[in-house]
Amino acid sequence: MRRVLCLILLLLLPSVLHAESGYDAWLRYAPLDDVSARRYRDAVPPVVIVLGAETPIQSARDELVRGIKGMLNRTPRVESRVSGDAAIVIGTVTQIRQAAPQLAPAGSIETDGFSLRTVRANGARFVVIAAQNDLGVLYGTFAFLRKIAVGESIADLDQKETPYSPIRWINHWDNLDGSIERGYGGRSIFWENGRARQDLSRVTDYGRLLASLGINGCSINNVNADPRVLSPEFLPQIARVAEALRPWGVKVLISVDFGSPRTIGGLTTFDPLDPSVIAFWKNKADEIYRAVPDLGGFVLKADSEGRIGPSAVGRTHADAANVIARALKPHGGLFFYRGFVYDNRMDWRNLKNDRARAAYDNFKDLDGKFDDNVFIQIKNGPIDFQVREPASPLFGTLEKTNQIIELQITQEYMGQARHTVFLVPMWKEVLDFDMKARPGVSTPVKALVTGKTFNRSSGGFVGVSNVGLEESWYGNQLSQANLYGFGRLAWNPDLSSKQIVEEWTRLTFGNDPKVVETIANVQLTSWRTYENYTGPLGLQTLTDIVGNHFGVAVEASERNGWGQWHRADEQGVGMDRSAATGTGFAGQYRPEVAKIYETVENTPDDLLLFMHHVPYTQKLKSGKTVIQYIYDSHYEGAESVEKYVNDWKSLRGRVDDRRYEEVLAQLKYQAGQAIVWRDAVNGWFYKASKIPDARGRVGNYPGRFEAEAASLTGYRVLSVTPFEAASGEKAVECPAGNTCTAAFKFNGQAGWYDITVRYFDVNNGIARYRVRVSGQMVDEWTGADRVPSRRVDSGSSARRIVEGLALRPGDEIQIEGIPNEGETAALDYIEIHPAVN
Ligand code: GCV
Repeated sequence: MRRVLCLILLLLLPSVLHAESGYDAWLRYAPLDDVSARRYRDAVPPVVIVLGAETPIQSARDELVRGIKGMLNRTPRVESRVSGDAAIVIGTVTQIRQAAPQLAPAGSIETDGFSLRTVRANGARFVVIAAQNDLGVLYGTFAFLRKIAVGESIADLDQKETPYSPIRWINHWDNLDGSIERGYGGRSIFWENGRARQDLSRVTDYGRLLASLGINGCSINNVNADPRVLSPEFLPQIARVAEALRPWGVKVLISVDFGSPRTIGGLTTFDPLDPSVIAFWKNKADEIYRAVPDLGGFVLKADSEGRIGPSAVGRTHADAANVIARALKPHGGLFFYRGFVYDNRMDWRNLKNDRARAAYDNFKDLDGKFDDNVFIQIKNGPIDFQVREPASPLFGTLEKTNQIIELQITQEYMGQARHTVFLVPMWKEVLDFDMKARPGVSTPVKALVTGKTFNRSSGGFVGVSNVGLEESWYGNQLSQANLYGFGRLAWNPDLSSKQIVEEWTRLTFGNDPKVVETIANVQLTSWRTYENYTGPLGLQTLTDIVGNHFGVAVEASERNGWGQWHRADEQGVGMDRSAATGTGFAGQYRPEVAKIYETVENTPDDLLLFMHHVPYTQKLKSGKTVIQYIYDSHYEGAESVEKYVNDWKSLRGRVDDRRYEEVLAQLKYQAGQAIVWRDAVNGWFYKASKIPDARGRVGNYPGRFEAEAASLTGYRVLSVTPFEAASGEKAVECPAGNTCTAAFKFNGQAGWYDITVRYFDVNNGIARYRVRVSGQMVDEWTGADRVPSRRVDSGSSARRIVEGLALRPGDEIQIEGIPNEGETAALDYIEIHPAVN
């Protein structure tokens, strides 16, 4: 009987899980199962007593009611005075001391921190959420609700939390026209057509997500700043966004353009030491603070990627930063000067040139010359958010200057919204890396950037988020974990990746142990997996760096001024950054760290090719040669993603249908792309090194039939650029206005087979495809996926698997393509393999 009941329950399960869009992210407050709900209903007092009238405290109140209602189906009574009855009491320590001293926590709580305690007084049980300030009350409330959602006990609370750093901010690269630079989840939630969106409710909902993590600031326009942001007409637009975020205690910041005194102010110069420019910045700051009194401050990208900066007028970064910072100072504003300063027109032929050196070279001698409300905002690595980089040496260099770390949540070089790559393990490696900046003490990056090592008064974390209008915010349900992880690390970088991802999974997908284990495992291994099939050993991402930063293009990094070089050629690979024979980058670290990176022997394998140029036959610490490692890791990476697809399938019925299908489609796509990467990178290195794969896989693809070798009607053969983006370096495409076919003869044994069709799905047309086996149509589809490429290249390479076909020797497999607009129904190959399922 029990078994029958279980079976009925299992059958019912999928229908009970209602479809979710991902909009509520980790704040779903989904109903708990009956047993848990009963347990918490007993533990959660029925009354919420709110002691403060400040906006964030009112938000905390609403959140408590919403969370308890959602998870426990109970609506607590809200009151403002403490009576003798059991209650949840929320307020600042001062407010609690006044209203009910017996409930006030002993000792002090730090700014934005909170305490959660169970207090028994006069026979009643109180849950007391107390904080030093209103934001802390809000953060404590979210922490309390999180405990219920993940199934932690709230019976005897006695916990105090202090944020690791005061600055826990987000940057957005949103343009005022509503587009987003490196945004993969739709258009801007802030801007449209040069103004703040009419409906800013999305912004308020985003503020709620941010506040739930303790994030307290958000810059709302691109660092490639439109000068108009400072124009008097635009200020009301900023004020509207600030108003939308204010309920959640998230301050607004804006990115400014250094040339504004000229473009907006009508001056003849933007020289920061010119009295008229000093006056411009002062008046501007005063004007903005009149419109937005709680503005967090400004962010500036100068002297970088074409942005104008102080070098144009012979001034230093310190001159530039201090003038603007002094204008902000009377208002309590902070100024974030980006350390991402480099020359993108470097001579690639000079082997001593090195973009990685730029941040240190630009800022080292200015240490101590910046005002105390200036922060140098430093990207985690010295290049640009690559799949693996060492920690920027600048972190260990600045002693007398405030700094913050910039991490990228939007997955620019990390597969964008199409690949699942959980970045917390990567961030943690950098944050925990000891820069050996002071003798005898541990000086991990997290301590340096928060000012702890050199006793700076402030510091912290900024994450480039770039959410968009798509319901899932990022265009990929699993990518939300990166925003969650960023926020949790900014609050407490000592949390482990596992803790963070398990917590996120429970909140986002529920507490089913199989769901938690499966998703956590995919997420925790996904960075290494992505690195394996893109650029291992410190090669960097090997993507198209002069294009969309998405698909593979091994040589795109070379022979241009951008400096993302990996120096791979026929003889060897990697960039010599040693002090002895290379660019000297390794010598920018403190001696103990420099010693590690200076020699091939000491450098960890993961960064070998970032630091050194070696022959392909160089042995790694594992004993494997570099070339064999490149081959093997690409196969491993592609296999891992295939496994993710199967792992995810085991969650069918345990995750709501909508998100299940969305993630399944995303992972299948990623698995297909991982194969493109595998074959392209391996093919490229095989061609360059001429060293065969010891396991015979590279260049040898059983079951694969190239389209260019098929019997073609209408289709024309095309040499693909870069060559590695297509199998056999060629594809076929169909001229507009035609219907074309590629026919393949099957000569294997009779049986059940899967046919994989590798085609190119560009984003400026929707071509149609049909597959026929000996005249019988077995599949048809359109190439309508949202991909970031308009060209026949690795970014548009897509696959369709037609499963379970009965094939006989002599069968003709015919692929028919009908182009549409810019999409030429291009084909790369088909593969025929015995059916898997
Ligand atoms: C906003 C990289 C990105 C740019 C970005 C820049 C930066 O180069 O590709 O889109 O510009 O970093 O961080 O300023």
